Amino acid sequence: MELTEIYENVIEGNAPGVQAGVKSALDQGVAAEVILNQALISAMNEVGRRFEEGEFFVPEMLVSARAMQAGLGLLKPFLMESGVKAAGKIAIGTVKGDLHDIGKNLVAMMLEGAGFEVQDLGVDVTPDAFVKAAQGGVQVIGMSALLTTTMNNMQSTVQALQSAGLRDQVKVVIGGAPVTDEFARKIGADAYAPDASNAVRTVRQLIG
Ligand code: B1M
Repeated sequence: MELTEIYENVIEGNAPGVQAGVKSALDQGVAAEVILNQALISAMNEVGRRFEEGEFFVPEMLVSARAMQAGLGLLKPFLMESGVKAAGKIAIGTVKGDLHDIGKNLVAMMLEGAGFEVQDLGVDVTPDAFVKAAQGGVQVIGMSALLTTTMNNMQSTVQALQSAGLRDQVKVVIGGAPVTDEFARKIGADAYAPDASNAVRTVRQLIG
């Protein structure tokens, strides 16, 4: 069964194996969302678990991440929603000190698919860089953080937007594994989205 093979290949960091499995699953009519959630994302969760248990180290996490990205590339055209084009510009980035970009890329990809113009600021994005993007005229600032140590940089960014007098001009949406709705409210963000499809819905609501 392809899904199990894809799952195993992500854990082993076998990118060509992941790509072959994804192609074959798509050919057999397996939905892209099923491949994403049941094979790719669940494998990354298992990688995280093994890292926590001390069975995996950073190099193993890294090759698994590369294998996942290889599979994600093939899913991209299928994950991008078609239909009514939304009008709106969003700048998205992973906050300062944080290099995790798979979730952020997924959110950017789905937003693009939904018709938004997405400015991807990359990883390790400083509050100043978010402020510059806001000055450039985007309606939404999207921030991702995967570390409990870096999620506080979301607050620094909200404060930097405030100090620059831009807070009323942009909506701020945040997400990432350690982030919660409560945290979003605490730091003065406009919204929290738990996953990429929710992020699209949330951005639509915020600027709709
Ligand atoms: Co890192 N890492 N990592 N890592 N890593 C985690 C996050 C960790 C939970 C693993 C663990 O211990 N179980 C742990 C954090 C612990 C904590 O803070 N509580 C951890 C650690 C400790 C570290 C290092 C510190 C390890 C070290 O060096 N000792 C280090 C930090 C480096 C740094 O950033 N400065 C590090 C490094 C790395 C790699 C570079 C090796 C690699 C990242 C490669 C890359 O991204 N290009 C990596 C990986 C792969 C992981 C895990 C295994 C997988 C993350 C992932 O891609 N998930 C992760 C464990 C885990 O999450 N289970 C782990 C799949 C992705 C689709 O999910 O990003 O959550 P996610 O995105 C989701 C949602 O969160 C949401 O949508 C997506 C789903 O649809 N979402 C948003 C995300 N952003 C959003 C923004 C939004 C809305 C929704 O609006 C704007």
